[in-house]
Amino acid sequence: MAVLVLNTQRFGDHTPPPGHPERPERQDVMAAVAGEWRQRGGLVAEPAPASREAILRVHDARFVEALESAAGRAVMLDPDTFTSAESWEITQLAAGAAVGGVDAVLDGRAARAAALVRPPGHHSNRDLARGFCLVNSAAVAAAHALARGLARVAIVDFDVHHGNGTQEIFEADPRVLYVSAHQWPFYPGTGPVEDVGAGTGRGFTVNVPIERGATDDDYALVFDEIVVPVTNRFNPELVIISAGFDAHEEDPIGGMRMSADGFARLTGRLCAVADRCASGRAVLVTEGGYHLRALAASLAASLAAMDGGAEREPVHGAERGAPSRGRAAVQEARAVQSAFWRGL
Ligand code: Q9C
Ligand code: ZN
Repeated sequence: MAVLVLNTQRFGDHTPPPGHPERPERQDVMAAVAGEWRQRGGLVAEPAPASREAILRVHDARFVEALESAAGRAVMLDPDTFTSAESWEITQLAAGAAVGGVDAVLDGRAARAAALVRPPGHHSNRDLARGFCLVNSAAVAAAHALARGLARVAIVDFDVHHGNGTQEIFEADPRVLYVSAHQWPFYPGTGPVEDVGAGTGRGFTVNVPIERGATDDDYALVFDEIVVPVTNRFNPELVIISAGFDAHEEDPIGGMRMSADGFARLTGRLCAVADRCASGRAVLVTEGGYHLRALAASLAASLAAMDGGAEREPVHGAERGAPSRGRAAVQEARAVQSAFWRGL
């Protein structure tokens, strides 16, 4: 069964001020990738907007009202985060694409889905827009899956930044595992290895901070030693991939050295977890990624990995050297998380 790609040209109509890295041209990249997918016989669909009910599962009513009241206007929500006239409509479509992906895989219309969206979402808290993000689409998608009766949903976030919003929204909820590998120290400053969740959600937040400069091999090691084993043990009924591509070596914001193929490897590993635990059900939702050609290549490679589900073998210790940053990150995460995940 195929991979459904969700995208709409409307994602180009959210227009932060000129010069902003989260720019409308990112949609041109997504449209090109979706177009190629269709030409190769893949499924591509237009999203419907997320319902108010779906958004209110993870955001406060006052926050939603504030976004709504910014409709038709250009507003600065935080020093990095801006609306234009159509942003409220566009962010509802972004969340709707993520929800549409969940519905497609739960209804058996597709094996997996990829919501190619902007604006991104993982920095948005229940009541706060920040870091280029408005509605937290991945969180809306996870909450939608729970509302449809799923007992366990994993969100794995490989954006170069920590997804502070997603972590906060689900930190006390043991039904949602949140796993993030991110550059450290870095914006937004959240996501230390010691954050493990709260209350009955303790143990269901897994942070793997990684020193700047990490390569494909560092990330592969982190996934092989921490992300994949924990997610397998959690045994999710759905895997949501919060897929930022700003850890790419060409990215103007991130300080990592990933390649497009490296992202495909990570995506492939997460799809293998979905194959083992969730009848293959995985939904990718885009986050950051600000170099247009790097974004195009990374997205295309990740989609191909979702289709094949082929787990690529890591090529450790090649010319880029041993994955020392990955090793250090694994050691620190293991020291904290082995209390919750036996055998880690
Ligand atoms: N004000 C995403 O990748 N940079 N957001 C702030 C200091 C904000 C990135 C710099 C970067 C946000 C989804
Ligand atoms: Zn990011």
